[in-house]
Amino acid sequence: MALYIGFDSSTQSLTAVVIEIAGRERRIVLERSLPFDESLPQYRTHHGVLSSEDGRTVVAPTVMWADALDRMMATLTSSGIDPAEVKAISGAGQQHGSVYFTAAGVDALGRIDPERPLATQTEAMLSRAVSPVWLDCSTTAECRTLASAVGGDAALAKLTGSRAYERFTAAQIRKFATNEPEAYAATGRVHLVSSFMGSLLAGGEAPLEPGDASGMNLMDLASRTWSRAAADATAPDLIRRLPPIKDSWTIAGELAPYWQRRYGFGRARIVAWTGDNPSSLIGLGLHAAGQLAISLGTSDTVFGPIAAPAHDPDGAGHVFGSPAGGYMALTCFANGSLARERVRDAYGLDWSRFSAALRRTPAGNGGALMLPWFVPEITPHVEDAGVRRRSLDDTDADRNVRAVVEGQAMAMRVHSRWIVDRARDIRATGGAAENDDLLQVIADVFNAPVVRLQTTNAAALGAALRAYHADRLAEGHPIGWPEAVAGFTDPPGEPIRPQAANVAVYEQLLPEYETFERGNVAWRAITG
Ligand code: XUL
Repeated sequence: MALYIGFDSSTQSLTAVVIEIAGRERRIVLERSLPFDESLPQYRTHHGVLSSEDGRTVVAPTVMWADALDRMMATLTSSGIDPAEVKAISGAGQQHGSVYFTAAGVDALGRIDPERPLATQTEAMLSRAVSPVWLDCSTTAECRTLASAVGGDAALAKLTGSRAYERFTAAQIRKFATNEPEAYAATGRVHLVSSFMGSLLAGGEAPLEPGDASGMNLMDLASRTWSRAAADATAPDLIRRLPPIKDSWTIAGELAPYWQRRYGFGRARIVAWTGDNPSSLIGLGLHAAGQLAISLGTSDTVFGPIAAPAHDPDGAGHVFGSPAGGYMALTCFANGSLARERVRDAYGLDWSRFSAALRRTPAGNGGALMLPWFVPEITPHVEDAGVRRRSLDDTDADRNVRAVVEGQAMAMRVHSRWIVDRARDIRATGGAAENDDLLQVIADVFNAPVVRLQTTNAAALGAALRAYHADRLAEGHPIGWPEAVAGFTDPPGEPIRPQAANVAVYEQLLPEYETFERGNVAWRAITG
C-alpha cells in the first residue's frame, strides 16, 4: 500500500487530498481544507488576499502560505494517516502569483530548522514580504511596455501563449523592479506560488514546469525555455533570477528533514508543483483534445487539452503547457464565486435559498441579463468594475440570482468556442460544482451533459495523481496517464443532462447576451 498527497494552495485556502493505491485498489482516504481568513486571522486577509482601496492592487502575505503548509501537515498526521507510508507529494498553486527570495534565502532553504516554526524562517528568506496574486489588475502600463517591446500583443501571444495580462508574472515583476529597485536588486530568485511551496517541502529550490511557467508571459511556448526577449523587456537581469523550467514529472528532491522530524514522514519524493488549472486537467482525467472542463472556484475557468497551440481570436484566452505534456487552452473569469457570493449576500441568502431562487425562476429569466462585474473582469477585459443589468430590477432577489448564474454560464459558452465549439460533455469541479441547480444552467446553456467526479477538489486530486505518476517513473515503472488516473476520474453518477426546452431558450438568448456584453466593453483588440 502507498499513500500520495496532493495540495492545492489556492486563493482562499490550502486543501490536501490523500490517495491510497494498493494494486487495483484505489481510493481517496482524506480531504482537508484550511481557509486562510478563519484559520490564520493574524494575517488579516479577506478572501485570502489584501487589496488596495480601489481594488486594483491585490497581494497576499507570502509567509501565510508557509504557515498554512505547516498547519496542514499537522492536521494530516493527526487525522489517522500513517506519514511513513507517504511515497510522494506534489501540489498545485494559484497561477501567476510570485514569491521573491534573496540569494541567501535560496541557500537557507537547505537549512530549515525543525526546532523552529517554518513561518519565521521563511520570512527571513524573502526580499519582498507580499506576493502579487492573480486578482491584481494594477499593471496595465507595464503590459503595454512589455507587449510593444516584443512586437505587439499578437507577437507576445504567439511567443508565450497569452498577450500581456495584468495578473501575469512578467507585468508584476516589472512593476516591482520599477517601484522598488533596491528590493528587486536584492532578489536572487523569483518563484511562483507552486514552486515556492514545492521548495519548502524539498528543502531546496524546486524547478518550474511548463504548466505554470506558461502563466508568466515569459516562457517560449514552443521550446519550453525562458524567452530572452520577454525577460529583457520585463526587468534588468531577469533571466538569472528565474528558476530552471523542467518537465512536470521532475522529482524536485526528497521531503526535507524539517517535515520528517516534526511530523514523522519518511523520505517521500517531492514532485514539481504545477498551477491549479493545469493540475485540475489531470484531476478531471482530461487527456484528449475535444474535452472541456469548468472549474467554479474564486475564479471560474473553462479549459481543455488541445493538440497544438491555438489562439483565441478575441485575445482573451491562454495557451498553457499541460502537465501531461502537450498543451491546454483556458479562459479565466475573475468574477466567479466572488460574484455569486456578492449576490447571495446582497439579498441575505444562504446557498440553499440561492438554489431555491434558481428553481423558482424560468430559464432565460424573461430576457433579464446581468454582467456580474463586481471586480474588474479578465474576460472580457473590463477595467472599471460595476454590475450591468438589462431588464432587471435590482430589488428582485430571485431574478438577480438567476441572472448572475446565467450571465456567467453564457460568458463561459461564448468565450470557450475557440477551445471547443460543441463539447461532448463537460466535467465540473470547484466548490460551486456541488450545486445541481447551477450545473443545470451550465448543461442547458452549453447543450451538453455535465459530469461531476468523486471530489470537487480536482486541483488537489490532480496533484496527488501527478505525484503517483512521477513516483512510478522514478521507480523505473512508468505508467501512462489513463492508468495513472483510473479509478479516480471516472464519473461515479449520472450526468446532469440538458433539458431541450431550456436549450432552445438559451440558443435565442445567447446572441442577445453577446450584443449586450459587447456594448459594455471597450475591446482591447489584439494588435500585431
Ligand atoms: C488562471 C487564473 C486563476 C487562478 C486562480 O489564469 O488566473 O484561475 O489560477 O487560482
